[in-house]
Amino acid sequence: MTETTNSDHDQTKPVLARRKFLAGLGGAAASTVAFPHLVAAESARPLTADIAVDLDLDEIQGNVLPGFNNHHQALILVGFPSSSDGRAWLAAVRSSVASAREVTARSGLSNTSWVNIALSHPGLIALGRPRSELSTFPVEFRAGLVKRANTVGDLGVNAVKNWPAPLQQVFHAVVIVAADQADDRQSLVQQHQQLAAQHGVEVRHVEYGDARVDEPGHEHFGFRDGISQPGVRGFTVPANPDDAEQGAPGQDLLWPGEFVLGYPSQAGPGADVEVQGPIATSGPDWTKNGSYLVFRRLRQDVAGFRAFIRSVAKDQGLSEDLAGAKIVGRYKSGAPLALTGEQDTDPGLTNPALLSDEQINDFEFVDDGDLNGDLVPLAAHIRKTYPRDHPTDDGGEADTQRHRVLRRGIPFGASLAADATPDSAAALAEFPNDRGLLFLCYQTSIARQFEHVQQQWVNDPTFPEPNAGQDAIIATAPKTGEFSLPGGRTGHVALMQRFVTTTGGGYFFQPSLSALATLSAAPPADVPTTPRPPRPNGSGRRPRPGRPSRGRGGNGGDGEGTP
Ligand code: N7H
Repeated sequence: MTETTNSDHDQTKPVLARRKFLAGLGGAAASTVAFPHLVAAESARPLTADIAVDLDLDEIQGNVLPGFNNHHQALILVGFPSSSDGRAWLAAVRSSVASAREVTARSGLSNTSWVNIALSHPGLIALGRPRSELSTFPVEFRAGLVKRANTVGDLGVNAVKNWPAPLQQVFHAVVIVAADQADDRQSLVQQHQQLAAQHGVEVRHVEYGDARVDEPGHEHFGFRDGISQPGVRGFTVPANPDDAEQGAPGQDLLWPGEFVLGYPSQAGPGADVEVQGPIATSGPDWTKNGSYLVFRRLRQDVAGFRAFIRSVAKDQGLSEDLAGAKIVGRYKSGAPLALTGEQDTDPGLTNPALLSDEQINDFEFVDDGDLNGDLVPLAAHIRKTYPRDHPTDDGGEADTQRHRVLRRGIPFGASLAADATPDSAAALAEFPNDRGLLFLCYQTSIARQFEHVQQQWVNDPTFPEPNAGQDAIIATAPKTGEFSLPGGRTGHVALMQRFVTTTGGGYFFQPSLSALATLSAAPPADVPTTPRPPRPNGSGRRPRPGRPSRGRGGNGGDGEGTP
């Protein structure tokens, strides 16, 4: 990262000097409040010279590995009217981008603020990258979230035509800003709005994410979030005295190529979790040290969810605390049902040890005697999204580990008061007064990781077993479903309604710091495709009856987004 020596906010040379800006915000006093929603076990710990993987933390952007641990964030979604504007903007903005090393070094300090940038495939097109390079990206990234609606189940109410109008636009890049203080976040947003304007780049939409004031670290349904994250070899400190292959107890260490390109990944089908697999690559050479970002704006119907939990509790003869734990797999405090057993009252409230790093994630399902989901239902949210040691069609636990993501979400919107009436709740459920989760996650393959979890696991009522049912929290399709509840009075819960709706999002690529420099420079000339020699009959491939022939250079229906 180059650091500018321009005076702050020099209008003629609009380069954001992040360190200078931070200095202006005050020092780095010890923090008392971290944002538990985002705290991965690795983010709170210093670096280690661990396990033969040398991660280039000066190159990797900060939100990927340590994650931004700030209560106030914003996603500034921009569009490039021309490739030269886009490149000039990127050249100006890239010096404000925080690396993984900087974010890690200041982990646990207060008054931090950070900036990261990611680009969509239409954004790379708009920057003028050559077609020969653009076509090397995987199909799902080229298509983008909107065109993958069938794959992830964004149909019906979740369909793009029902998203709020500002979210229906094409976004070329997202600037992620994060700060401990709301005022500092606001200053950063304003600076970036000005910087964009100075380069003719359009700010098409800004999404604000904030820790809940009444319950920081908890999402809007009331559950503590951001607890279980995969460990990353070479980054997460092994901290389980009984297992050197884990970060915190229960947190298996995975090869970093699952989350950052250019490093060894998991070995794949049938191999043990520790076995080193191939170097993760995707797209052009400059993607090394980069990561794919999935963003989903997920609206939450809090009043509906509360009523649902009440009715499940009543119908199944459970307390509301236990009914919620059956649906999620953890009580609201974060205490894992697998460890605590069935309790009428959230045991995390009276036994804080359950919430310690040593215990909160240290469980399996099958090994702990719950193959059938009698304790933690097979469709409980944390079991659907990470079945741990439950054998699945994907294989054993090591194969399940090839479908993990690093979650970096943050709530948006105000909390719904506990005593909200149905009418007042309905009035507060529409954009822009709605509430939910800005779900963000990083991975090296959107298809194998986020999409696989959403479609093959969450949405499929037969995963991990034929009778499991759907995830009651985030299943998108089909519209109705069932949730199996062994041990309840009726054994199942009808899911007649969804409580989480997709209201926006996109697929992005978050390049390394040096790749941001590459992308801000003039692109290389396109590599001409070698013309095919004419076929003996001179006519080339004959179109099949009823099918239009594809034009040369067409995108083959892979849905390259329209810039
Ligand atoms: Fe989920 N919730 O409140 O119920 N999530 N999630 N999620 N989620 C988790 O361990 C929630 C969403 C995962 O390793 C917890 O951090 C809500 C999407 C995964 O044991 C809670 C929304 C996807 C895990 C919630 C939402 C996932 C996980 C427990 C949307 C991916 C870790 C706390 C509004 C497709 C599982 C924790 C593990 C945990 C909730 C979205 C995935 C409380 C409300 C879209 C992998």
